[in-house]
Amino acid sequence: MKPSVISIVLGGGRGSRLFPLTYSRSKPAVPIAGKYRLVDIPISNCLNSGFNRILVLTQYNSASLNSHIKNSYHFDIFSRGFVDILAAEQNVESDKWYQGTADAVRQSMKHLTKYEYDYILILSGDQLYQMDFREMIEFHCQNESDITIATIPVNAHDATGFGILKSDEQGNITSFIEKPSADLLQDWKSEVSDKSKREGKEYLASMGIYVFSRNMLKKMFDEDPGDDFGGELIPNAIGSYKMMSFQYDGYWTDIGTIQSFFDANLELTQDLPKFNLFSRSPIYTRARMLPPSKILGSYVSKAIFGDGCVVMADKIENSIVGNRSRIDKGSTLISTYMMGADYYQNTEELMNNESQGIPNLGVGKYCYIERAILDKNCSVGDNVRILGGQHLPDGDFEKYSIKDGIVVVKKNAVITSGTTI
Ligand code: ADQ
Ligand code: ADP
Repeated sequence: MKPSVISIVLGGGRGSRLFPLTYSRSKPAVPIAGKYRLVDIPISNCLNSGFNRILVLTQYNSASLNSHIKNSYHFDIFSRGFVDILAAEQNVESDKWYQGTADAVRQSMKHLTKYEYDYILILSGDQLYQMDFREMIEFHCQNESDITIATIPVNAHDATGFGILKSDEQGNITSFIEKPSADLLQDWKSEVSDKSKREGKEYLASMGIYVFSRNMLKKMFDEDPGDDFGGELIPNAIGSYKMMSFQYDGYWTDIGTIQSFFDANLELTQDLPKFNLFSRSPIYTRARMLPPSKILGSYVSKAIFGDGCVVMADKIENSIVGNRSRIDKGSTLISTYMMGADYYQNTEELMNNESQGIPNLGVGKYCYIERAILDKNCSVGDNVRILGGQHLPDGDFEKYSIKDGIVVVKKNAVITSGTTI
C-alpha cells in the first residue's frame, strides 16, 4: 500500500543571508534559474515522488509567494492534492513568530489534524537537488525507523556549516552534533565510500531532510520543548528513538547565501550541470504564456534564457537571463544572473521615460556587467559598468549591495546612465 505522507517545506525565517533578495519577498519566492522560484524545487521533488499534499511554512506571507503558489499548483478535486502556505500567525496560545524549524512545525501541527497521514516529510526551502523521496520513505518503513535523516558526505570545510552525524553499519545514527567547530572535527569522521574518501568528503552531513513517523513526532514535541531540529530535538533524541541515516549520493547543494545562490545558478549554464533541468522529472512552476525569447545578433555562450526576452546585446556569457529581460545593443553580460521583469513597459511608458531621461526596464546600451545579480524590474541606463570581484568590499547601498564580491542590484532599482560600480 502507498505510504500516506504529508510534506512540509520550511520556507524560512528572515532569510537575512540572502538579503537584499529577501528584502521585499519571502525566501521561497526568490527567483532561480531565470524562470522558477526556490520553492518550486522541494515542491517538484514531492510531486515527482507522488506526494501531493504539501504545506509551505513561512514567516512572511508575501503577496509574491501567495500569487506564485496560487497560480502554479492546481490539482483536480479527485487527487486530494494541495500546496498551501502556512504563515506564522498570532493566536490565543502564542503571539510569537516561529522560533525555529521545530517550533514552525510544532505550531503547524494543529492544521494537520484534519488529514489522514502516517509520515511527515520535512524539507528545507533553500536547497537545489532532485531526489525521489519514495526511496527514503521506503527505507524508513523497512527499517521501522522513528526518524530518518537524509545524509550526504561533505569535506571538512563544509562540515562546520551542517549537522554532522555518525552511524553504525546498519545506518542507525549513534551521535549528532549541529555545526561543529573546526577543532572538534577530527572526532566526527565516518566510514564513507572510496569515491567520497578520494574527494576528501569524510563527514556525514544532515541534509535537513527528515521523515518522522506521525506518532513519534508528536511524542517528541510532547517531550522536548526545543525550537530547532538540528540544534535541539535531533541531538536530544539520540538513544531514545530509532533514528536512521539515509545516505544520498546525488547532487545536492544548500543555497542559503548570496555566494552559494549565485554559484548554484551560474553552474546551470555549464555544459553538463550537476543539476539537470532537462530531466524527465520536471521542475514545475507557473505557466506564463510568454512569447519565445528573441536574440538579435548577440554572441552567446553558456547562457540560459527565460521566456519573453528581447536581447540585442553584443555578448552574453556564463549568464542567466530571466523572463521578460530586455538587453539593448552593445552591452555585455558575463557571469551574471539577470532575473528579468514582471511586466513589459508600454509605448506610453517608454515615451515618458525618454522625455524624462529615465532608463527603460532592463539593461540599456553599451553596458558592461560582470559578476552581478540584477534583481527583478531593474532599469539600468546606458554606458553603465558593473564589475564585481574580490576587490570590492562588502557593503549595502541604496540601489545595490555587495556580498563576497558579487554586486546585487536591488529589485526595482534604477541605475542612471554612466554609473560605475
Ligand atoms: P540550517 O540550514 O542552518 O541547518 P536552519 O537555518 O534552521 O538550518 O534552516 C533549515 C530550513 O528551515 C531552511 O529552509 C530555513 O529557511 C527554514 N527555517 C529556518 N527557520 C525557520 C522558521 N522559523 N520558520 C520556517 N522556516 C524556517 C539545517 C540543519 C542542519 C543541516 C542543514 C542542511 O539544522 O543539521 O545540516 O539544515 O542544510
Ligand atoms: P514571474 O514571471 O517572475 O513569476 P509572475 O509571472 O508571477 O512573475 O508575475 C508577473 C506579473 O506581475 C505580471 O503578470 C503582472 O501582472 C504583474 N506585475 C507586477 N508588477 C507590475 C507592474 N508594475 N505593471 C504591470 N504588471 C505588473
